[in-house]
Amino acid sequence: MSLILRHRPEAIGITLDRHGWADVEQVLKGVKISMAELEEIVASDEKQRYRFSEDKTRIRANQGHSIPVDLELEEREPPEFLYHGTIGAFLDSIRKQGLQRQSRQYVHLSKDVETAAKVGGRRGKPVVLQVAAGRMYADGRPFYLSENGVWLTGEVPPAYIKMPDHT
Ligand code: HQG
Repeated sequence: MSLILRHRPEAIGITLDRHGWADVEQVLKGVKISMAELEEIVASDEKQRYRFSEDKTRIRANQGHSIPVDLELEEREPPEFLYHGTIGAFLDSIRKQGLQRQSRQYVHLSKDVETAAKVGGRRGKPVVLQVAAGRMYADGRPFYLSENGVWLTGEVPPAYIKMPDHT
């Protein structure tokens, strides 16, 4: 579902509209599942990655896209600090370039250390970076909060990143 709704809808021969919505009928046909099964996927996803439109004729991912979509997210003032989970191997590069969006539309930040550690842990031993989100915001850098509680922003320059002490 993540592949289809965030990265490669063409894998099942469908397209997303400019706000990231896919037609539910087309998704059901393309993935060969029933509406009940799709509803179960949406309801049970542990990060609430997907949502239906109110009439349930459309579905989209709440964040994480690599294809350009306009989720019509409203700017939000972030807390003073947010966290980014990564791994040691990326630190030299992050120190020089800051956090980059890489293949996604935004840099993803977590509201607490535990969540960030899980994100970093997908790749190896997690390293959690503290991001001075409040200062970034005060400096005019916009932040958005996805419907499933992930903070999104553009690049994070090195000046706003606190590396863990022992690195
Ligand atoms: C790293 C998952 C070198 C960055 C998660 C990360 C999240 C750099 C990787 C969401 C760098 C990008 C996003 C730089 C950033 N040099 N490495 N300058 N800047 N990186 O997957 O944040 O399960 O695109 O640290 O839980 O890991 O998909 O981003 O390791 O919420 O819903 O480049 O994806 O959610 O990786 O994860 P990603 P992410 P879902």
